[in-house]
Amino acid sequence: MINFEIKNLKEYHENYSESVENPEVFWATIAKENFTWKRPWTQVLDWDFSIPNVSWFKGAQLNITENCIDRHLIINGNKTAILFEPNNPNDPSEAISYKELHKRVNQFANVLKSKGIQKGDRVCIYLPMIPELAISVLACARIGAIHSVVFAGFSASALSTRINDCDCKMVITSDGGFRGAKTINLKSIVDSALMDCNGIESVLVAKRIHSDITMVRGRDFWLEPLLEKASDECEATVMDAEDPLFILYTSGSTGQPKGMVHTTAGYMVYAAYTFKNIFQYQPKDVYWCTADIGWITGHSYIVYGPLLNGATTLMFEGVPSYPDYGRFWSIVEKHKVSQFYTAPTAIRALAKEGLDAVTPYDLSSLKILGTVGEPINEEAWHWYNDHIGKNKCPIVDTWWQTETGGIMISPIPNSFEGKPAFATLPFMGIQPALMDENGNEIKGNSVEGRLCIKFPWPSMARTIWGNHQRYKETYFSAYDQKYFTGDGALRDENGHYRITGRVDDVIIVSGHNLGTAPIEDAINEHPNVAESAIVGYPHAIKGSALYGFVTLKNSHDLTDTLKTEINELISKQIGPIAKLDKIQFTSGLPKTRSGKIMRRILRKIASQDTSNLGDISTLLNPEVVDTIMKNSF
Ligand code: 7RM
Repeated sequence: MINFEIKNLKEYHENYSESVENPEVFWATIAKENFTWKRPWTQVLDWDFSIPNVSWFKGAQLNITENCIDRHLIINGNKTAILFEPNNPNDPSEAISYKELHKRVNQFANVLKSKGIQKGDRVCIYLPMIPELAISVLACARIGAIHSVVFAGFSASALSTRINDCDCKMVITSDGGFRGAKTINLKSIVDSALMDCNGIESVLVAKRIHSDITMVRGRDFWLEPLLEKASDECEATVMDAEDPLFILYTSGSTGQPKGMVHTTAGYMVYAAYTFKNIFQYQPKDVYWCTADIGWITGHSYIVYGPLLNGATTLMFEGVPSYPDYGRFWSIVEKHKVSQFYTAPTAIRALAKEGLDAVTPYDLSSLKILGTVGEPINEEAWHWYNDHIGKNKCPIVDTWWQTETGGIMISPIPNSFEGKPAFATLPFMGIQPALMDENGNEIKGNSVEGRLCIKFPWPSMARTIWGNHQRYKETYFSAYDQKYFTGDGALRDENGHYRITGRVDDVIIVSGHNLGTAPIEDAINEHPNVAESAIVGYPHAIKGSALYGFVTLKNSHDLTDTLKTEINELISKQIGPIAKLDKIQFTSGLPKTRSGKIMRRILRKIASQDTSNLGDISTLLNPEVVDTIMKNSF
């Protein structure tokens, strides 16, 4: 739908300059030409980072689902909107056209209304990756209810915390879900979560695994019969530009998760525009993002961004290892996927399995590859580029956050080259700044600092639900008049950015600032290393010393020679200063459910400060923590 596209470096620079010099004209033009509005705005941007307060397109009215669905019906009604690929490869995939999506979203919206959900109410969605997940998200947006999707891998206590924090009135769940060879019993998790929640009036339950579950009379309702009875016409509720669209929780370094609040118009414009330009979506393409809709990546780049562009977006229920490690590539072949967007952790896990899982498949439909979520190490970047992209697909290493709503720094395919481990250049309207310890901006190139953003962009989170003070303290207090990302970054001689990791991952060894990412890169170059994580621990002389946790491809190779080789690689690539003081071989690294390595826990282990590891129950693999502790030095 969005016809504006950046095609070369010159156009990138022209557009970028325009977006920075005249941001209001720039965004107003995009907003006006590419979306359906019920009423135009009276003010494009109003902001003050000291409160902080940001509003975009004030005075405008719209409904995002009309932009995602209704306006595509005339020309693209029969085009596939959502292509569902089930966990079991022998079950049929399901193609949901825009027309059918329209009906199903409307029916669902009418069910929400029939259960008393009104504009502004919060609805918790706790579903596996089945079409009902995307449909319920859109149904909420249709009637102006604020969705709060909680990733279906979270525990009952994580779920109840999130339900209570924003006073949800309803939970949408399923009897369970399929994930690889396992089934998860979602409804029973909801039942135990709700023992600690008072505000829930109803629970809608989709049928997926046909398990025996308990239904609480008057509270729990099977979804299917309600949908069958519901009308497939539902007028879209008129929303103000700054009405909240959704809340999505992101874990803070300590304490309660933060309910990031995203609003309607700015989020819509930015999600759609980044999707079009970064993934260069063409009308016949099949686009696939492997994230779960429970994360921001799924919100912006499985649901909203693609549908706003009238795209076909693939939703995969399963996991990369089921029935075997070729599953991703078999899906690419089966559906002729053009754009493939995944996380570095998945790439490393698949690379570890070797090429036998890749070569049987025809990957020639691929045009663009993307990564998100963590710094991608050079080794993984090259594997992805050589073996998946066959050296002909640009890789977009997209840096962004739950808080930013959309991609902030990323290559634009065919306009300029990606560079391994670099997110490269800021997207339109994004004004990054690198800051030093004294709070001054570091100008010029070939410099390193803490990454801030100096100017508002349309999809930034507007607040933390119920706690504006925490929003201000977390993001707008470290540096005056700037949004602080919490990440460190360097800017190379060409002005390209490399994200070096969370700032608390920066380790100062004998007065040298070392980012963890480049050291991990060096280690991962070793042919027998699958993955690694570096943390600092207190050292009497150096201040901090380096501790490396390293997972090998073949664990029968645990030798001191290997340790020496690893240090030689580091020495060669970064310098002797970055050599590791301790190396521990591990069978796996503790990860969050979205695949980020939990360096916080490793840091405690390395520092022998394990009395309080914090909450590890939300980890993907809590069991590795014990083993790592037992074998630590
Ligand atoms: C989209 C998402 C945000 C944090 C962010 C970074 C890290 C994300 C990259 C990256 C290096 C990247 N949202 N991060 N993308 N680091 N290169 N391309 O992941 O809220 O879950 O996480 O993830 O530290 O601050 S998130």
